Amino acid sequence: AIKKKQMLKAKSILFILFFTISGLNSFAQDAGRKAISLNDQWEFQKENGSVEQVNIPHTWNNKDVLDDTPGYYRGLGIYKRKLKLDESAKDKDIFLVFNGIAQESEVLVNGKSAGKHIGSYAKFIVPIKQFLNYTNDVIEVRANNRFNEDIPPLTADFTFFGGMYRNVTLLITNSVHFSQHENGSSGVFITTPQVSAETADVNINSYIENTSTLARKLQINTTIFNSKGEEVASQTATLSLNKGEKKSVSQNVKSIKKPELWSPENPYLYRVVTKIIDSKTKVVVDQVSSPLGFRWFKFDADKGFFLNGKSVKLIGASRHQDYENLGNATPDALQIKDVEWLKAMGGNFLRVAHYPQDPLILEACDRLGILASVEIPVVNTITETEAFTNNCLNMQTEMIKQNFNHPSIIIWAYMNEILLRLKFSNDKPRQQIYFDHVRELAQKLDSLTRRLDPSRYTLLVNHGAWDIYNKVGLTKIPMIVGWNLYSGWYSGVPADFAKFLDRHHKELPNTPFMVTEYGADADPRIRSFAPIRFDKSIEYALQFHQVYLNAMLNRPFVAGGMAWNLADFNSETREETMPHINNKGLLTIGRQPKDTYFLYQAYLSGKPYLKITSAQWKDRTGIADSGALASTQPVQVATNLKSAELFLNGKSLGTKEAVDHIIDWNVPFINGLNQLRVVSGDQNDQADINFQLQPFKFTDSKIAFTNMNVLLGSKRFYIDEKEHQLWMPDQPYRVGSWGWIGGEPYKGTNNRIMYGSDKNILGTDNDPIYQTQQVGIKQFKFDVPDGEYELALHFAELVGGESKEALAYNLDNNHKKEAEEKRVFSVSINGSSFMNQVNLAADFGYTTAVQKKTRITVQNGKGIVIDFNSIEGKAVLNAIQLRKVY
Ligand code: GCB
Repeated sequence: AIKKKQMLKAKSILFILFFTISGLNSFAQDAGRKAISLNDQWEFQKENGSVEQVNIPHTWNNKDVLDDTPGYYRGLGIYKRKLKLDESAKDKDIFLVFNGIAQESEVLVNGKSAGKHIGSYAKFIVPIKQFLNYTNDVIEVRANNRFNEDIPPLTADFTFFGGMYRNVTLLITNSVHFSQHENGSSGVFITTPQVSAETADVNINSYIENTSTLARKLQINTTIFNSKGEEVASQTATLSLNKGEKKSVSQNVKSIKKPELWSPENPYLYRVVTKIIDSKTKVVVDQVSSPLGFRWFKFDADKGFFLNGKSVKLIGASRHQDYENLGNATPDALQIKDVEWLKAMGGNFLRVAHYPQDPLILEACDRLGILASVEIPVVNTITETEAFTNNCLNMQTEMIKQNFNHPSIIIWAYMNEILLRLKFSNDKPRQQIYFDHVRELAQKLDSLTRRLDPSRYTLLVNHGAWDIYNKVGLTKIPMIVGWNLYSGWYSGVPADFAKFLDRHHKELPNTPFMVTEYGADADPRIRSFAPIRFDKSIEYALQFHQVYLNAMLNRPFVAGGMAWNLADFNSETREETMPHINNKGLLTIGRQPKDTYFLYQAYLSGKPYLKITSAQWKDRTGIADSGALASTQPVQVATNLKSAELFLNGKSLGTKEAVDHIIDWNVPFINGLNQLRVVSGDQNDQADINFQLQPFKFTDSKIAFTNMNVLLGSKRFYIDEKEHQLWMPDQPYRVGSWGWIGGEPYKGTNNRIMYGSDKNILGTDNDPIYQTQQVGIKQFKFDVPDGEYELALHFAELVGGESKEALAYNLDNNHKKEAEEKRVFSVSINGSSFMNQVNLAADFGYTTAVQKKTRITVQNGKGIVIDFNSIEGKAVLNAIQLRKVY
């Protein structure tokens, strides 16, 4: 990661553009209300910062989460904007609708406080009429993402981006309108108390308010339209509202015959249009549309999930809302695209984790036929205060009411891995009190949810620590238990996963459950032919997902499984190969599919599927097989077909059978372009792979040596996408070739089995180049012929350093305990001194990328010999590059 750039503090002049709404009178005839986006023309400044022009969605953290400086700005940000309303708005009610501001906000109009809101992930509506002067109105939004112990989330494996990061809308209504005081909801709530393939009933509950000074006689008309726009049913009720009064109206539409059912295969949506009509003039004074889907569902502890009476295995992913370089300020189109990625993968379930997301997401789920759960961000720990409890309850209420009408939602959830960070470990009685508080909060949230919405299931999500969740009683509270399971990643082996599933079924035989998370980090730049846990290779993740999918699909009692995560996401405290990013996505953070995404398509697609997964690895390198003009490397194909035949440059490499939806071939890649084509019946796929062949021996006159980049102490291939450099694993020295002499790979200093180091390497974005090393190296040799060469040595001190705070989410999470190691060594090249008595830590700093480059004239057939002489401790080398100049 690159060092933080100095922020330029330039004061710019407050310069405001006017916004005019014209023709306000015209809309009173149709829907009675107007909603217009207010995303443009904001001025923004951090507290004491300079002013800049911004558009919404906006966050102030999208760049500073990516640098090497720990942490990100968590404090106050101020947005300002002028609002110009014309005369006709004077008899209207005016609201500002904020879809999401992180995390404490206050809205001021002309300097007066008009409303406040707590929590980053919900919509809120602020009435502003009473503060307006209709000539030079100024809106100010003060947003603060500081740590506040009373507001969840307190800690979590994702970045708490600050700012006005979701759309803002100006809403103008008549003085009689659907209530804007129902926790940010539309004020219209729809249920289907009875649904079958034969007939369905619909209940519409509307909250209506009259802010005018006159009593009003009204009609409430609700009409249900099918997807063709044809009227299916209509009903009108009457209502009298005194001045300032608010009332609710309940309408029951009975016996809609043969309703078209909503399902993933056929996400058929009806539309409910509810109108408030003036009884005298028949003018529509307000109108709201809501989606309606007819479906029924149940979870069964033995048989899993049923939709409309049919068994459906719920398979999908969780999603975070951020995007590459944008933080949480993700534009609408990219949000919708995420649900399309999930659908195209074959998924039928979205866990909206760990907080409610943009309203567009659930609209997309309704439209595309993705079932969903939504949850509030109560993650890892709680605060035992009334304020914290109240904020949780309020968030749950907002979530349920705002999203109530989405047919896609079947589950409301409210806690994630709440016993992950065990507080008061050294004080058992105090810990018991804490556990009691956690259980009480869970119970309150569960009861509230069942009361607000008896038509859906409640879910509480645990991590795989079976005993503690059962002991505290958290597996008894929700209707469905969620387990986040990472056997074969954070601990154990992938095969332990199935044992856990069986244990739940045996010990909690009456409680339905889902695997709410499972996954392994996969850095899209890392590949391996010997994949192991923690190497971050795409190949390890692929194996991992195969094992998990098989186990879940073979067990009917597992209602479903959600991969963690749909896409890579920001998590500031993470280090590892891609600092600040969690790499468990099936897509990259810029939404490029990884091989694992193709694996899901192969498992889930209803149509014949055949895909060269390794096509994503378009540029490869490798050493020629002995005596050959080719390098043999595996290629994988994901498929739901029984077998397939692979061709390389038109020549068959044979037909092979799929095992768990993957077929492997050994492909003899030649230097340059390799055209792969896989065929099965009438299906085929192709991929062009560019291969850089490295000579088996430098004396091999048929393969020209140009350059090579080698990772020491590593079995990984690393693709540096920015500089287009291909790095390959090392080898012990071989005569006529190259390699290291002496030493062993860096293994880490704690008790966990590590793959290299997981620490953030300062001064580079190519962290994996520096995270492995050969410790105790004596020599590195290249038996190259005479000529002019460029050599680069790469080092980083991986052991010791300032005692960082133990970062909960890093694999090697006890950096603190590490004993420092004194290391002084010298390096000479072909007998002459190159680096004298270097102490990497003292000379350059811990975990800092050090690159030393030089030119060498190789003569008299001596090749290149690099000697490492230890003076204290053991000499190390992290990576090496050699390029032939001429
Ligand atoms: C979990 C958490 C999730 C993390 C994930 C991980 O169990 O619920 O927030 O991101 O593990 O990748 O460690």
